[in-house]
Amino acid sequence: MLIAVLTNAQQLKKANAEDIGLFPQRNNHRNTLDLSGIWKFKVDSLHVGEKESWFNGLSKAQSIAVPGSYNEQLNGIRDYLDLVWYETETYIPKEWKDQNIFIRVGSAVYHAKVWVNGKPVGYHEGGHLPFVFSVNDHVKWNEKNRITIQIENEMRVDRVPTGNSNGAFSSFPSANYDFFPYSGLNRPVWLYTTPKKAYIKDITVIPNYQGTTGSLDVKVEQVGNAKKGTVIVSGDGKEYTQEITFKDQLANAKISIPNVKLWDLENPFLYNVKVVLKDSDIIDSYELETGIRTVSVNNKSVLLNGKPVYLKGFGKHEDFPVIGRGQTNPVMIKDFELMKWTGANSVRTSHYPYDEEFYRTADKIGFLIIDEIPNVGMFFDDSDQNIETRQRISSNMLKEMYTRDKNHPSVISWSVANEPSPFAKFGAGKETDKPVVVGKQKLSELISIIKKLDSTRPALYVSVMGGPESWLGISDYIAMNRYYGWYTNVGNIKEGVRIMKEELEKTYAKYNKPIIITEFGADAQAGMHSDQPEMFTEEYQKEFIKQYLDLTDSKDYVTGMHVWNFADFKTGQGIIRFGGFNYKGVFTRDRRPKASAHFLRERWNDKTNKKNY
Ligand code: GCB
Repeated sequence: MLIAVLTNAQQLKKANAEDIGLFPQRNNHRNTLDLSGIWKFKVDSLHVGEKESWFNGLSKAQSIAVPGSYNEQLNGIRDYLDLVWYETETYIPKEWKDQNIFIRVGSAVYHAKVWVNGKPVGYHEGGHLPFVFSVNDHVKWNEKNRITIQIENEMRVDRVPTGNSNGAFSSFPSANYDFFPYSGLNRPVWLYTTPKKAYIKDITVIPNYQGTTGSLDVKVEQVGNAKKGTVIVSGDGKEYTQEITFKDQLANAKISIPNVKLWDLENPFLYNVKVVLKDSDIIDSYELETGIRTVSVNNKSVLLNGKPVYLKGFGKHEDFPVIGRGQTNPVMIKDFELMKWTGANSVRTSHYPYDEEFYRTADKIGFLIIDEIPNVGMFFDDSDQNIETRQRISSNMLKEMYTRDKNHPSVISWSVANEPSPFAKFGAGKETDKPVVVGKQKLSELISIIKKLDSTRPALYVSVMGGPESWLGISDYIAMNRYYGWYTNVGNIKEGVRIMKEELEKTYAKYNKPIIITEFGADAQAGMHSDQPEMFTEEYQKEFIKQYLDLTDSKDYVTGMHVWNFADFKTGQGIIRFGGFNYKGVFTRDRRPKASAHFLRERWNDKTNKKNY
């Protein structure tokens, strides 16, 4: 029996970051099947599922909705983060017989194993990013196919993000971060096909422009031996076509576009890029939309198309009652509507990459994204082995995020970490302390990994209040989360802002790089008021935000202000999290504005304010 189990585990292939570049698409050469719906679900708290071959069929299972976190759908498992099993059954259309068939899981938090018809397929580590496996060898025709996914979300210190670290953040469940560890199949699961003969595996589009002429460098990777292809760019009423020839399965096109329409906030113009693979006939094709724009940084600002852009917006979460972190398009659209309503133009995907529809929507409406991997609450004062394991996982997450999101014009920067600290219990330490040295080296390594993958976007890490000053310079522009007047200088906004001012001036004098405050804010219980601002009231939250903005409006090197948070969100239980919620939202969890949301709407839409460029 034991031998059978081992063999089974060994046959599970590791997911490959390079396989997730192209979202499933339906056209003349490809097909898709969205497996969203009600699945079977079973808790495996005794870890007997593999031994008992649950991949051959879940008995006595419950029903659960996919996508959606499981924690709040079923009774009694809110805090359960151990093994669970999901199963669904589907016919596969007979027209797919001569195609490659893949399974794509949008996000499984945290560790997932996949079986098809009882056969081991593969495993993936880390939530919030997709993974893909070929299932050609496993599918059955003319009968139902069983798809089984085992998920486990143990809070472990050698994971990203970390749990059970005995760190600064003491909460239940024991996560070293401030958001609820919602688990399960949070995004849709797809089956999709590509042609057997040869298919387009990935497309990387690098936009640029000179004067009024735009360019798209299109790199195409195929699986197979098609000799030739065509790249066709359209969208402005014209078509720009270039033939490509493959060498070692790679081909490049450089498309030149006269009178280019740039992608910017006012006019987020998208070009359609179509790649066709062919020999005597067309074998495969794939279309994506992208924009032509550049992102750069000078010593004062982030520049979009060479012009300074002031980043007004929020850090947020994928979080909603019952659904948890599950994909929910109506809420996603509503959130963009509300962010626009406040006058915001940008958002950080704190603290993990969001669902892919989020980026497509941002591309269309003209919204800027700082894209962040789930490397939150990292520290460098435990064992070398833990540090190395987390670094390996983070590096892979960077590759996955880049591969998934690289063609979105809305993505203007990569964030490699949120609030890493030398010590699990926070603090700056001395320059020579090992955790300070190692932390800087590891973060720099992550920044160089993403910059090697992508030289067209700035990269940064998001710094914690009271962290080492010497780390700040490794980012292309400096990102600071600061809560003076909330976690320190409690109740005293004026003193908090004075300290903020000192730190800003000192940091800019030292590094001469633009600064974004990626988090600042205060908890406010909607409906709680005071005549003089007092902590936890709407007045205090509004005053806190106002005084920070008043300060930074006078600093021309502050390139952005992101309020923490867009909406109230669920987190673990703890003595500073009343009812298990973080109330720093300027909207409530059900998206009703607090006083500060109305304030931001006035402030960020005020055309007489010189920061609203
Ligand atoms: C932070 C973290 C964020 C927390 C926030 C808070 O610095 O980056 O995840 O939710 O503070 O409200 O304490």
